Amino acid sequence: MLYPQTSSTRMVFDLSGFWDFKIENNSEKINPSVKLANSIPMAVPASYNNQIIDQQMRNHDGYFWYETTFNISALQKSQRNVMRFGSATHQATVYINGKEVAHHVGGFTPFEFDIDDYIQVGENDLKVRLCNLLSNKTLPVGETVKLKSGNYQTTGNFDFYNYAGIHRPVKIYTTSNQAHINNICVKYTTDLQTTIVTPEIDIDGQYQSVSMEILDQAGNSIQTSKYNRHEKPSSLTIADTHLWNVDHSYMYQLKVQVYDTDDQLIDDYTQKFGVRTVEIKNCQVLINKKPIYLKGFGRHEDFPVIGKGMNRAVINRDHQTLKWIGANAFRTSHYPYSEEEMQLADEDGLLVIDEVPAVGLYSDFQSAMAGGATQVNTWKNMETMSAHKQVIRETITRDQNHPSVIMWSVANEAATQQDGAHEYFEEITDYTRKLDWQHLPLISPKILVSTPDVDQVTDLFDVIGLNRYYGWYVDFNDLEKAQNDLYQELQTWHKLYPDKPVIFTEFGADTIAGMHSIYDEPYSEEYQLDYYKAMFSVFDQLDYVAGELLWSFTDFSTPAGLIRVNGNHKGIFTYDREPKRIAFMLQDRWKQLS
Ligand code: BDP
Repeated sequence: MLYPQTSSTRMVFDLSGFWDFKIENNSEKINPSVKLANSIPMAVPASYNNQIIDQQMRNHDGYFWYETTFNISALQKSQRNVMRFGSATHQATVYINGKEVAHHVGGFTPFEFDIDDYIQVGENDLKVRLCNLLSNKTLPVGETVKLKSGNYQTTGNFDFYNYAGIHRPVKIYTTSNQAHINNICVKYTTDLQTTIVTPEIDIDGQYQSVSMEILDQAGNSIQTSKYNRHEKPSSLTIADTHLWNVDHSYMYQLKVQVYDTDDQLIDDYTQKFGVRTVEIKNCQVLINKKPIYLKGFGRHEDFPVIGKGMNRAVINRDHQTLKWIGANAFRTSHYPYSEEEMQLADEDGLLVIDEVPAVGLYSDFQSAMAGGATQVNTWKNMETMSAHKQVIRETITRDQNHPSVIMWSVANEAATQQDGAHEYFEEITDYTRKLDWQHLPLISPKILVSTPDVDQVTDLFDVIGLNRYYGWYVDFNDLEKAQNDLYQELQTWHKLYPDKPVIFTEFGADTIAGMHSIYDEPYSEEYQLDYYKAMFSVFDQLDYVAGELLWSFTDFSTPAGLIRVNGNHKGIFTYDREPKRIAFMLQDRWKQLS
């Protein structure tokens, strides 16, 4: 699936704006052919939750509707029209002029569909029925119960607020009716000097030939090649490759044009790509054959009022902040971020561990966290395999042309110490490796109870990703013991897997901005500082530690909880992106650490 883009053959219309919104209560049957009654305005794209003042509506679990109208000109109607959602969380059924057109499950990946049979010249009605309910079949995982009142109650098996709504832009784009490019995958091989590009171009419809042209970053042509339908496309060569890297985020373009018999242009699309290699060798992550130490954060798409809504200003400010502090990487915890964010990561030279929304693969999680034994075996209880493969497929298809993506994270904190985990993840890692032509390294951040003595899946992964909280959830307020325990655990991992690098995908301590303590009290900015100093002093002794991604970049929203006072406070920055004390120490450290 291509990102919508205008060209000499394509038009794009963005439907962002104020739509109408209505919660569906259980006694009501909403007719998609009738205008929503008693609706309220709702900005798209954005989460709906924090745009609403009424608390019950804000926290509604169940179904809700969006409606807008759009106009189609006669000129536009003469083309093929496709509607595309950047994402709709977590499930959406789309109606145009009262008729159901599409249904998509999964809240963090795009979906699109042809709308020509449903639209008319002039005004059209668009309605979307969304649902934020989660279960042991969905990703993320959650639990839904139906209350006596008939209302639903959904609890996410994860530590972030279950924002919902139309989070990313909704667009209509046009192509010719005759033929169109469905997808471009820019495959290549490189010896870091000469790059051979062998694009895979998926075209539907009647056409005669296809031309491909590689352009450099400034738009100068490097090579052109043409092939006829039924012929195999020839490869293109970049002789003196400008490699993509963190300090040199060089982007090429592949211009693809589709022609008719009389050399009439039918479709025209330009796909950006970068050239770089990624390998894991001798406990190191190599980009273009050189080791790189990952410095950065786990994050969330979460900002005041807009929640998980895509907002370019926020993305840009976040990337500027990452650069200010000297970070070179982030993980898209715990779901794929917007396409707009990925595009900017390419331009900004940020390395991305691209995580699918497989979070919460842990049954009876609360008992485990309370220190008790779990009553349910996760792998007998989860029915997520099909959703899991779908999100992997959709994420790889969407993100495979981004040079910033250097690793796929196929799950966060799954119950990898429970029987059945190996079988489950063998199927998942095999599936991912088959789909990914780049063979990017695979990682799956481990929950703190998945220690080397009990973990069952590490052999399936290229990198050991650790979410570790020594000094917080374990060895609380005892940083000396935290250091020792961490060191012991790391050495055990290394003995078992001497060639695999360790990347810290999470470590942190809740910290209330502005809380200070001469006694180094937990939750104070001083404790956070000392906590990180303690962790770093362990990492710095061990050369198989290949990266530190702190938890987390900023404070973020969660459901209310005993240890969640207005959200999770492990941010290095506050929710509105102001630095805590630790930020300055980190800036010093990362400026020196290569
Ligand atoms: C880990 C999760 C992350 C949480 C974090 C925490 O991966 O989503 O926010 O711990 O507790 O379990 O702060």
